[in-house]
Amino acid sequence: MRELLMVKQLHKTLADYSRFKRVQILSHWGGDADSVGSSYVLLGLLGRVYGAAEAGLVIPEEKSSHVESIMRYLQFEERLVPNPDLYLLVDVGSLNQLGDMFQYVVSSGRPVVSIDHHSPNERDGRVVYLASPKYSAVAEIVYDLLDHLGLTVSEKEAEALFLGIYYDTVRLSVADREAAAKAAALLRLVDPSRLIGLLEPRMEEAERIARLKALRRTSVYRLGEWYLAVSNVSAYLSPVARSLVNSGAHVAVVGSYQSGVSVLSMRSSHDFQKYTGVSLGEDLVKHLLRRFEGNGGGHAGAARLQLKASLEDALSESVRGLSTLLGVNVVELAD
Ligand SMILES: [Mn+2]
Repeated sequence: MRELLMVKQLHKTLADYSRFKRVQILSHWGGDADSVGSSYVLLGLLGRVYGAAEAGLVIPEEKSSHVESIMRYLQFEERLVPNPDLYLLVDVGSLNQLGDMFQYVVSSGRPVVSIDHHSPNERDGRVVYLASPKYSAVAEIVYDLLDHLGLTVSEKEAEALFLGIYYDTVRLSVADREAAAKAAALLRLVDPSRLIGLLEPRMEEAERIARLKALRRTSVYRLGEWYLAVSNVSAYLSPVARSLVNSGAHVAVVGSYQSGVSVLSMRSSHDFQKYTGVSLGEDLVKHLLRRFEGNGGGHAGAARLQLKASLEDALSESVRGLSTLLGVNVVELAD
């Protein structure tokens, strides 16, 4: 048990706020093994232990593909709870990561509780934070909550929590002894040969085609020593941006135009973040939001935003913005 006080507070908060109530759990956009695994166990607890009238999980924006396969495996689906009495944010590092759900949550006037293992960089007065960066994953916090309640973990719950810890510790490579001990305890109920493959699901054909077509449409720019890849797709923005970085781009910006709004997904490589200090979620998003109406956010290596602009303008302003932030000229690479 890392933080008994916080775990007790979490128990008390859930007990106080959710009895006979409708609870909407929200993950950060796209979700991941940690947010979804933790939510799976919390949904069970809300019903069995805390007496919630109704509870469901919503993942804002596009679900990442490993999230789909984990949810299919655990046999649960997203559920929008109508008119919820409580919002429970799971693994949501900053409110921007709620994407298009942000407005619903903050304008609802309902209590908002955030369970997280990132320390919130800007605390919002409307949110009750139960967060500690001492934990490697929310799944570890939920593990401690079960332990505190003296509950035995079912096989499915063990699988869900193991996946969360395993994923957020980058396959245990950054886990400390305590996280490892929890993973080991959970492993007694887990068959890794069935479970771990869920983190790398087979790519769906539509995603494969989106990625390959995006490669064909990609423009490449050199900004000093850094390479920027820009492309557009109609769906799968985040996986396409990730695949461009995996292909060698230091930064990828992928856009899509949807009913009057340009949506951008951006990713950058570790060396870019480390050596330039440029944060996509902070610096580039701010630059773009000064030029266009819209909203968005993210962190150093990943960001997403919606802009009231044509896709052409949004993409070219992203290129200009990076050039300004890096203080170097842009050169487009010819075919
Ligand atoms: Mn997490």
